[in-house]
Amino acid sequence: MGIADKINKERLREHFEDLAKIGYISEKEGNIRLPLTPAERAAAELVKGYMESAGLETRYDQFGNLFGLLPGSDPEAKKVMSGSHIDTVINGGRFDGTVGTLSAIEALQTIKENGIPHKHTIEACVFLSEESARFGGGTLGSQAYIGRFKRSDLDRLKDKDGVTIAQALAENGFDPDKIESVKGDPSKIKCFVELHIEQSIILEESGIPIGVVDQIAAPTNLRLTIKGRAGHAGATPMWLRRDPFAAAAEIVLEVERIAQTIGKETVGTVGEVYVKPNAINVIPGEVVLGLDIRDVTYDRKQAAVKHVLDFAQEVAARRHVTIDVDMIVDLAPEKTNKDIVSLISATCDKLGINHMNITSGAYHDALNMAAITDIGMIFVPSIKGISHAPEEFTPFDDIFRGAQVLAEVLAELAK
Ligand code: HGY
Ligand code: MN
Ligand code: MN
Repeated sequence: MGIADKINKERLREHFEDLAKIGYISEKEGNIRLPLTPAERAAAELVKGYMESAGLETRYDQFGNLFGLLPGSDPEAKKVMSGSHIDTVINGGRFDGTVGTLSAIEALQTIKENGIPHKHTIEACVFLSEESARFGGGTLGSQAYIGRFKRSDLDRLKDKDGVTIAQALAENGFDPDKIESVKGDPSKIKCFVELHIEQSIILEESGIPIGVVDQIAAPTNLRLTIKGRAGHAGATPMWLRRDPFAAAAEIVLEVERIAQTIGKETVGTVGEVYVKPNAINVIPGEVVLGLDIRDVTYDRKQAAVKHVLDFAQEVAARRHVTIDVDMIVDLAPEKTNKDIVSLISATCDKLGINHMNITSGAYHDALNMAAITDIGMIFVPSIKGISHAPEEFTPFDDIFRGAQVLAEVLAELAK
């Protein structure tokens, strides 16, 4: 075999276990590494150290994205990129993002240590703020890398305390005014390949260890601010109320209903709610809902979003509340590159590893990278299909197998 049997399994395991300790709260609370917080910055510095031990040339860009470069023999040849993220959701698991990040570094270190010839430069990357948990929108680092943000966007994206990503970047030594410098140059990139946990149950149920992703669903993330009239829970008669939470409840059920009916691959979630003042004997004055609507078909996703927004305004009129819409991200689904799909499949066949083509219901940095280069994704199983929760689990042998496939694929693409 080529490089697969040279991957240093114990080094990968050690890196994985050490990274999992950063931001670890407890078995019940899982991991919390929100972007640009001390825990996530410590994780980035740990990973940067792994890149440097691997002999990679490291750099942060002005959006906090981290890169580790392994120069190829032909400086003019386009670079092969691979990586993922290390930030987590609130009470997340240890595998989401870290598997692809650490496996990419391990692959590059193994290629370098074994003197595997490669014409193309290979670059490991860690994109900042892939999760929407802090700033409401996901895959922000790779969106910045593909040039999707103007400087004003960095004042628009803010966390629940009103801290903008521009402020958070500046507090951590990055310069939001230099957002233009973050843009990658598509003419210099051959492709981007990401290894990731599946985050659903298909691989486990099929008993197949590797998923070859052929399409990636995309989200619309938006926040609805519903304003009514705060009041006394006891003294205010029902006919006098303008209750934004009752309005929100109708909207939440309509998100579920439209996602259940408009299409098999459409999903809709309201996972974020803020109620003000959130007191048991006060009719709320204001409720904020965070919506996440996704599909592998853009037009169907847009139809679902439009339906929910029209429904919300109908509820507002009927209940005499107001609803403001903050459109945070609105991404388009993507297909992966057919040649890379074939290469991943052929690599699995060469290694004697069973594989299947699979759709990604989760989105990833690869979704954005598709706008500027050819992309591929490799999945490893998620036990019981659980992710974004402390119970998220992938056996280390599955991670190792995914790293072997990734390394072989990167070595072939960079040849
Ligand atoms: O939400 C997602 O699909 C990704 O895990 N950020
Ligand atoms: Mn995630
Ligand atoms: Mn992820």
